[in-house]
Amino acid sequence: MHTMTDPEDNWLWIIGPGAIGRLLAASLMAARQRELREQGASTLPRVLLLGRQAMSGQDVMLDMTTPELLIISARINHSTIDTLQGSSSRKPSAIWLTTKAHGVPAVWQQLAPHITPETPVTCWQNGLSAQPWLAERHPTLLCASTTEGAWLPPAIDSSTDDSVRLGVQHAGRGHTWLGAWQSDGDGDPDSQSHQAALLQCDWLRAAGFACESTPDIQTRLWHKLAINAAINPLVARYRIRNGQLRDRPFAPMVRQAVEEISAVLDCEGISAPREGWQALVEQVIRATANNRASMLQDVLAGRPTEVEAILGPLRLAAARHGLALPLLDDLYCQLSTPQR
Ligand code: KPL
Repeated sequence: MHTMTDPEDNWLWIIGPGAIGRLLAASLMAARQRELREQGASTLPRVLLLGRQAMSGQDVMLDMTTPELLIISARINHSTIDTLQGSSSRKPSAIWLTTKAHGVPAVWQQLAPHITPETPVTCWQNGLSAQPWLAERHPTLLCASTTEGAWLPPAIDSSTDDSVRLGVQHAGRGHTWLGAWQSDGDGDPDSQSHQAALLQCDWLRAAGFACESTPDIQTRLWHKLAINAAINPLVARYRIRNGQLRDRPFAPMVRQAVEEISAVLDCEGISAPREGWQALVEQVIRATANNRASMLQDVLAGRPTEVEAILGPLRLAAARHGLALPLLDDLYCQLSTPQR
């Protein structure tokens, strides 16, 4: 175990109370409460969940439904980012940013005055736009890439005068990789970010997640981006479930998207998965056949999508290497204009 010195003063700020933020917060706090009950002490941090919207009271009750349909409830400290002004208590020993990629610059503006350059900040965003943006502003940067599935059940959140209940459905168990953004390639064991990654993996494992640290998180992020880029824009554009991508007329479009993506990744020197890109994407489509992918959910709810974070880095890399992306460019243009 990579322990912290004073667990009582050990706060993890999770910024972004969406599905993944709630899943992480509820799982960690439930594990901390279990350790306190069974061992009288815990090395796990306390969680402060930070959002944009004010909620009555300082605490929220998070009800997490597990993939096995058990309900686990955890009381979590909650605050809004703009009320952090002047607060000296509950200083973070680490921060997890779980907002969508396009939310990161605004959050960072409010967060930066409260932390030091040594505070480890972990980006949980899809795509590859928030991470390089933040790396230019903060030296102790970690990134996580996860295949945990979670969504917000409709209408489960409720509030009375003095309490707020938030729900989250843990839809499927996956795997999480965590690593320092800047790495010398062999995970220099003395680097502060690498030590922080090892510690945070301990937290995640204690909270029940399959997690490993990696010296090469950037390759992991590119791999997840490739899968998202092959599936999300097509299902969002045509408003279909992932499994329909196996049928005509979509199957040839998936093949073309994967060809465009893999050509860019080859030029960028990103290693292909052992089974090859086409087989990996087919496998993910099969495993998530019934899913409405996250980008489709955003389109249906009229929210901004992650199209920029997912297709933007591919388009930039393609331009650098003189590659054409006819299908992905077309999807990018269609999804960048407001959908109705
Ligand atoms: O991660 C996903 C998403 O919905 O964003 C995929 C892999 C496309 C599964 O739905």
